[in-house]
Amino acid sequence: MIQKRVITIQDISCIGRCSLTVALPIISAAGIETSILPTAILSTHTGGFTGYTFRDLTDDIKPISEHWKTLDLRVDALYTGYLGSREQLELVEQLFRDFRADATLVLVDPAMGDQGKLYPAFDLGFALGMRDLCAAADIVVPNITEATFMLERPYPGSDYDQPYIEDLLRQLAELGPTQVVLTGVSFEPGTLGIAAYDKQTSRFDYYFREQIEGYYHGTGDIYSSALLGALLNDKPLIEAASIAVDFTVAAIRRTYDANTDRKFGVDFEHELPLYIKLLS
Ligand code: PXL
Repeated sequence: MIQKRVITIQDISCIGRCSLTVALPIISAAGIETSILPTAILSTHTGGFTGYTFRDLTDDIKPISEHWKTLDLRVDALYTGYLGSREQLELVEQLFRDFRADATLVLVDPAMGDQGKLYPAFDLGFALGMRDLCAAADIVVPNITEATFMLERPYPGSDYDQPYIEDLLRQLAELGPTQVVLTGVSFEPGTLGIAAYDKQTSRFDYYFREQIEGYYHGTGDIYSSALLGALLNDKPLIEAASIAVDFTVAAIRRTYDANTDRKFGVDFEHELPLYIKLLS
């Protein structure tokens, strides 16, 4: 069996379980070789901590990829999460062009906001740049905030219905990607889940679980990483999307029960055996 290889391109937030510190262990647990391209190093993530350090690694992206081009790498997936600037978005688009083969899956999680707001570092120009990166992907995994910013539509809060969600999914797929998984969808109080759309089959699928009270940092990154790991284990879209929900919910439930400070992220580590079981 040839082991698959992912290149994931996102920041290292040293403390606070998100971006590369969750992508690496989760995708590795799925049996995939996980190569990384760190875009910045922060002492913590930017959501809930103050005084964090930020070392930009934009200038390293091109030399790293130039070296990689000499290695004749087989790349089964390219996966991006939090990116720091419009310049990085353009460098990453070039990297897609350089490393994408016919069978390469390109997954873009446009990690840039939540709850109707962009994260502190971003503005509308960045969101539109992210839209262009999404256009170059095979699969995108936004939440409703990110989707509405990219489509320049107003944020609906909790006031939406199934036709609205299906319209968002179709519009996101029209940008370019074949598959879209929209996270943070709820049609009924107390439940939360995802909506998935495949442009090739025009099929919509949903998967919901019980909503656990509170806001948990880094769970979008955990979700996308688990989704990619499942897809690369040849799970069909809705099965992969559901496995990733079950894993993420288990990690959130454990963290809720432990009542730890949520800005440090969720205890996904103890749920990795569950994830591996769900993949088998
Ligand atoms: O989880 C998304 C994320 C990743 N990286 C950094 C962040 C955030 C969200 O705030 O600040 C640096």
